[in-house]
Amino acid sequence: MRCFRDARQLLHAPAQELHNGSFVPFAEHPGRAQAILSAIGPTEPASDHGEAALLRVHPCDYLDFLKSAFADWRAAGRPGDAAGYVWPVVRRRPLRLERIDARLGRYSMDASTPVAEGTWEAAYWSTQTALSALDAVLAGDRAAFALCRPPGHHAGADYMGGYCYLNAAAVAAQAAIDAGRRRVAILDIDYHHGNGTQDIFYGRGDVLFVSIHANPATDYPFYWGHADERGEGAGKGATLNLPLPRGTDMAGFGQALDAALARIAGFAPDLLLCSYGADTFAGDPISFFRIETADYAVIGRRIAALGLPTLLLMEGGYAIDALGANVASFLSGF
Ligand code: SP5
Ligand code: ZN
Repeated sequence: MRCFRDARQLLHAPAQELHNGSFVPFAEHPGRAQAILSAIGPTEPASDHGEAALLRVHPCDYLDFLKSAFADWRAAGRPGDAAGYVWPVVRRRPLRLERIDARLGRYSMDASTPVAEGTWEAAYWSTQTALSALDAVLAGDRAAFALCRPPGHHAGADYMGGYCYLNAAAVAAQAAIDAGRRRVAILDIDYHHGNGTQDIFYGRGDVLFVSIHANPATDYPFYWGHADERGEGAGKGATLNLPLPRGTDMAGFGQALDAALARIAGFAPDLLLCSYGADTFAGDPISFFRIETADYAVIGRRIAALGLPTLLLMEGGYAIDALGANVASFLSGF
């Protein structure tokens, strides 16, 4: 299987994040990509597809915000990384927002997704990595892996959050549709619900979104991922959420996976995208499932058994010592 990555994804390195009221070291650090790289063997660099594919998902004003947020923050005389402190949950009017603080709140969903000096460049190349792997699959490869970093599935069309800035899975799904694929399924198996991906395609019937994740009653992102969210309008029925309790092991996860795969098979997509997170691992420092390294091979094998052209994309996973082995297990099983 061809594997893609880009060295510029390492340029994103915020120092800290807000966690339980204190600042702690940033969990989604460049060492994650290094750990995966050293475990999966040869990789290819991404090729540049430009901004057009990003603009099919993200509005221009959001990209402009992301490009300039760090410089705007510095221009306002601020040290450290840019992060918001006020959110327009009450009124989201199309105001002309002058202060960087106002713009950070307008374009984010949480306070643990700082914008650092290399954030735009890394997020840009993370989506280009996904598009490069997509090219391989569109050209006829059975599957390809995109080592995306920063991750993307919490980022909506016009907001960042959950360590995500641009939604690589959504950009790749839209690019596949634009390349003539009629139906695309996205299977999200990160520990956290992929709220951004769900939001982007919630009203669409041509992109099926299926997610297995921790119950949002107990876990981030709280406001999305409940079982009764099933899509709207033309997208009614094209969203399937399978929340699971903390403590879920491979037995429980496997049952949900069977339900997810049955739904995907019924949708009969031309292409499958898998948003893969290794934060379902038993030893993950911020998550609470009990999947073991060897289980990821079983999960990969079952997804492969659908027999669909498949783009595998990296999302979360924070147990740095096991991360490479977990990703390698998943890829070898597939
Ligand atoms: C892509 C992804 O897995 N995003 C996860 C975002 C979860 N954010 C909420 C949890 C914050 C926990 N912060 C722990 C920091 C430890 N250094
Ligand atoms: Zn996650």
